Amino acid sequence: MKACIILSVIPFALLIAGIASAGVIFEDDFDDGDAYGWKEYDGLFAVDSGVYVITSQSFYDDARSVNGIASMTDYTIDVDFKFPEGHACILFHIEEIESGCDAGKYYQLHIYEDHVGFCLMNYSGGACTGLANIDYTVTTDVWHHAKLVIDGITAVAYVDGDSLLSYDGFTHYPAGRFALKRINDGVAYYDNVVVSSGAPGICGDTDFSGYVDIDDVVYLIDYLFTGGPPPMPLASGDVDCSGYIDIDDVVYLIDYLFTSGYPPCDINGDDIPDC
Ligand SMILES: [Ca+2]
Ligand SMILES: [Ca+2]
Ligand SMILES: [Ca+2]
Ligand SMILES: [Ca+2]
Repeated sequence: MKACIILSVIPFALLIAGIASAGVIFEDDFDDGDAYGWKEYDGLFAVDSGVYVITSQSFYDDARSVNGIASMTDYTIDVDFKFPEGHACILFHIEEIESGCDAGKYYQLHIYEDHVGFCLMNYSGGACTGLANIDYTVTTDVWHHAKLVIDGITAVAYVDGDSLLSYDGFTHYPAGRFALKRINDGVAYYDNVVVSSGAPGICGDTDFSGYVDIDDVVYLIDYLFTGGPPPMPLASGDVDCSGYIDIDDVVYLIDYLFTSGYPPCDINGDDIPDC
């Protein structure tokens, strides 16, 4: 089983090209045919022809797929979406989430055929508390691009490049993961998810906490062997500069933390990063 999972990780090698000072911390174009690392709740999920297909099977079936790290505060989500009717949704600053209708604590950006809005979810049982709303027409069955810029207690939503909605009262949940969603008995299609941040990535800081400790080892193991989310940015997990992420990176990180091994990404110990 381990070998199989490691093989599934190795194709990411092409994506690993050192730590950017700032920028992309997560991306998935689903062209590898799977949604590895996404945590799915309720609904039905499939990757079809390089597109993530999220289906709600009934009115209260809350299909949500979560990624990212609980400590994430300021980040920008870019995603392509389309739907045959109804809506697409992006969730952010997810503090809690579980199976069940509206089960969790998070914010939601919903993009309907005739309006766009922000709402607050707190185990709301079928209703999401509206925070901001604007009339806007979204053509069905056509790909659109959504951009959500989260900066502290403020978020701004864009659709197809138009700044539609801004709200500065996101004070309930200061940080959290992100998700894609579909409810109300229908389907939404998503592609080309890119999450970026102004915070620089640090080699070995796989959980994007700002420092390297045992939690990063646990995070990496979770990613490799139990379907957890990927290191953010992905390159932060290639601590031995091999060009891909596998068990050797876990061993390297443990050596660094507990047996005076060389620092992450400095594989010859000369204080100069090697990848
Ligand atoms: Ca794709
Ligand atoms: Ca860390
Ligand atoms: Ca590696
Ligand atoms: Ca070096």
